[in-house]
Amino acid sequence: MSETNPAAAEAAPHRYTAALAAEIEARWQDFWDAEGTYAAPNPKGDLAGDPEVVARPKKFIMDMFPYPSGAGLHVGHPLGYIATDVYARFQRMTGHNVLHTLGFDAFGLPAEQYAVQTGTHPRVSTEANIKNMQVQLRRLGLGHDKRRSFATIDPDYYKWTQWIFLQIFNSWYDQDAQKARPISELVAQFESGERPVPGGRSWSELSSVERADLLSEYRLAYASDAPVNWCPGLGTVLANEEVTADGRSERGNFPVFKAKLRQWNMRITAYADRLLDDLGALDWPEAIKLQQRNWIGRSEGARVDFPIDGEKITVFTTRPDTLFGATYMVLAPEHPLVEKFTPDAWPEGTHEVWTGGHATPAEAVAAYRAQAASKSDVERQAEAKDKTGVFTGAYATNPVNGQRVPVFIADYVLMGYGTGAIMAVPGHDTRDFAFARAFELPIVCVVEPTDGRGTDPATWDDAFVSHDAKIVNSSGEHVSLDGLNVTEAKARITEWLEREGHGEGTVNFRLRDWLFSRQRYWGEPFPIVYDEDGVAHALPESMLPLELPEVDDYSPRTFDPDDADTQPETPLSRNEDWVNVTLDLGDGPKKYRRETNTMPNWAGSCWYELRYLDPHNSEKLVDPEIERYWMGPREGMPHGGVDLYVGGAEHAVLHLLYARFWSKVLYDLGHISSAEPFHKLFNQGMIQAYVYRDSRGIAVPAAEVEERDGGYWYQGERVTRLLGKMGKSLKNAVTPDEICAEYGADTLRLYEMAMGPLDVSRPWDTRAVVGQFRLLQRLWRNIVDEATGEVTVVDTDDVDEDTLRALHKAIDGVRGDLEGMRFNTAIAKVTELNNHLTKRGGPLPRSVAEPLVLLVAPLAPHIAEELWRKLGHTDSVVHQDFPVADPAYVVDETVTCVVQIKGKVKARLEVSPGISEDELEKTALADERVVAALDGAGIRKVIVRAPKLVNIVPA
Ligand code: ANZ
Repeated sequence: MSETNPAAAEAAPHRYTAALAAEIEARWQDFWDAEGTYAAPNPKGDLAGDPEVVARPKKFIMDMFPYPSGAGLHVGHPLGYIATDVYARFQRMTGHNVLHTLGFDAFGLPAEQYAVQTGTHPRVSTEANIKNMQVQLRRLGLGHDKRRSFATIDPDYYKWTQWIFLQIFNSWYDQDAQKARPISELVAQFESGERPVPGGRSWSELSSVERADLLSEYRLAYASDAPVNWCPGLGTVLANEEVTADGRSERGNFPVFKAKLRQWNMRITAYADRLLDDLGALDWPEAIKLQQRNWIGRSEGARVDFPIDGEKITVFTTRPDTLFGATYMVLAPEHPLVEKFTPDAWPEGTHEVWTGGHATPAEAVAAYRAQAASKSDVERQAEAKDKTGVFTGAYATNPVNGQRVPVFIADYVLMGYGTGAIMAVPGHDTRDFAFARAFELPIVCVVEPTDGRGTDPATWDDAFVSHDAKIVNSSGEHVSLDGLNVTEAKARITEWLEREGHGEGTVNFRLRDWLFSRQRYWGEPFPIVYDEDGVAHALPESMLPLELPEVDDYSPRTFDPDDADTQPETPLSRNEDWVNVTLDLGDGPKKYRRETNTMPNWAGSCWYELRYLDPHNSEKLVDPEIERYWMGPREGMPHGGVDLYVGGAEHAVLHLLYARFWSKVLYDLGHISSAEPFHKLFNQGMIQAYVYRDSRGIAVPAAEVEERDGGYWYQGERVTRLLGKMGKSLKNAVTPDEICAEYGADTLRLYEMAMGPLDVSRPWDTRAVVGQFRLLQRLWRNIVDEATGEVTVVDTDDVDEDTLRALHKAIDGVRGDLEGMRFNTAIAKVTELNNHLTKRGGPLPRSVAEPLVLLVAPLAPHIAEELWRKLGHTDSVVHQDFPVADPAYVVDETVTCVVQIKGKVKARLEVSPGISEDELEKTALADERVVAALDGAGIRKVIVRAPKLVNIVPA
């Protein structure tokens, strides 16, 4: 530890010690709070402020807000918060009005699970966790505008979450205008007859239930009985995004089943194209954009109708060019047409492997369906697995050549994608090939192999898959594709399909609508009630917020995780008084039942950036002028948005996709001017930590492990060491509180920023933290007399050239690094300057000390504020101008190099003193005077004595 030696403390009572750091930091934190130092003025409203500051260019800098977990913070959590704070401070010092604050994302499962275990109300534990986290965060000296903070569980906040839900509920997507519009405009179209009511009746003839059902087909938030992900172990349904690749719940790792349940959905699919297109103008990591693109999964292809018994089965294919190779069809087991075409008996001569040993097609289908229902989509689609399926007994017709193709059901075809039916082309699709081999189905080659395997599929081991080859064996009476390449063939066949009425070109998306209800207590209640006919009605704005009721038991009803036949039960349904209400929704008092699901925990984070702008507005979501000021479109950011958003890469799809969708709806409806929430996204790396495990593989407390004899030891037993996550469960968590107590917040900030580039993961090493503490000690000593506490700087214009160069190079470099978020190299440059000044000795000129303090201010704000005050200033360092380098001192000094040919001086070059021999030789030989003097003569030898002499001997 630092200064425990009493003699040293006596000799230097004003040394920068942990105790002094603690005192300085607490004092300035109180000062900043009292002064509202970080308050960012709005152009109007209750947070309006200094017009001069409002007139500056704005910067809205944001972190992904934390979930207030009971475990509190470890040193990994604030990495991003410190980075945004350094950046925000730098932006403040370079002439910007900076909005930086932090709220809490406080609905969600952990609080509820904790409540179930301990019997504490989730609000009580969540609020306690928030308080605790606020204390931890305050200790770091983060420059947040605290007037703008909130938690998503505040009724003042979730009132607006509910309000947005109603905006979405009350709108539909107009495909022609490519935007959301109020549902009332759709109703007007139906009423006037401008848009015909499906089924031929007029709007006025429809009952209220029929009207509601019809509008449900259009609303952007709608209830439907679709198959959903039901997780009995958690007792709730889950969004696709919350289910892992192996079909389990991301949280808790329980099995997830497909079940048909009435649930709320958000029609995010209406925005698929815009969500894709607008990615282009965003300044996001390419990896995240790619993940969003893949998740949205746009595929161009065709729908093709296969006639069957006077009707048709429509398939979706991305390869209509292979239509001549379609030798059978597969429907998803759940496909609604399966029963319809399944005959009573197997057709004459049905292959035994096709029947699965069942006596009738109906029996075979029923048995196979039961088997498929127990598998997740991902399991069903696994490439490697053996293909299973069964013949339905039905045959359809391939429209291109009139061939009869058998219709199978198989679980590798999913109901939720395309049309839930495929044409199988075993020659050129891997899964179809495996299936065809298993069921002894014909395989035809229609794309000419380019790998020398020949065109006889009987000799192949797998499908030939290529998007860049020639079509063969594809000539019929009506159309021929032979000789075309894949792209040409797709165009030709699609045109033929459309002309003949057999199908059409189409675009398909992988993206599904967003399942929006959860069977939870600790979430936002839906502002929806049902009348006696079961028709959903929106609550009027005047009834918002609809607050969560008190219930005796807020635990979800969970079930045996493997029991797929269970049904969710919502905790809110247990409070009958709250559920059954008499309300006047404009047509007199009537009885209603409230919706008892709650919103998913993603809801609160879908729009929180907007609340920061105008946090106390009780009349509007956000004042339009204030929104435009902070988030409106600008040059280089055509969709507007937050200037910088920093958080972990794990939110690539869920949160970021949902938030983008809500922004677009609010934008379409005219509530905001920014069609994108986050213009620039930055993913910080993770702080990792060593995990030590004993021979049983159990993690042991990292702090008690000793390193000796080239190994690691815990209680006399040898343990292994691996780099992993930091956390309580791995017994390797280090808290910011510990580090702040030992060295102070400024040291912790510097250490976290110095560890490496921000986007790279880095291992935590408590022993290395002291290095940054020593930097601050030297900085302090360069300005303050440790014996007296007085500043030692002198007012003089006489500064040595070396120091001026060191200073201005540091200013130039640090400025560029902070702007580019290269905080680690900025610290290296400050360290270099400080070391130069330490070596130089003597009292520092004020003209050097002051810019030094300003350079440090964004990184270590407390010590900078203290030194600034000691240097005689009365205003905060936070709002000073960041120093600007004098270019005259930034360029390197040069030396003169003489270039001789045959001993005669031909040129003089100004070069850097550190130039390498190679570089100098190249420079000399390229010089035009040298080229002219050589006059085409070859070179025998070049003698280089860098940096001063080059002697050329011509051939
Ligand atoms: C014929 C074909 C021939 C296909 C060929 C592929 C290769 P993406 O790119 O992901 O959109 N498919 C269509 N609907 C399906 C469903 N519900 N479940 C499982 N598979 C389905 O994939 C589209 C391709 O996946 C479609 O194109 C279809 O197989 C299959 F040489 O049709 B293809």
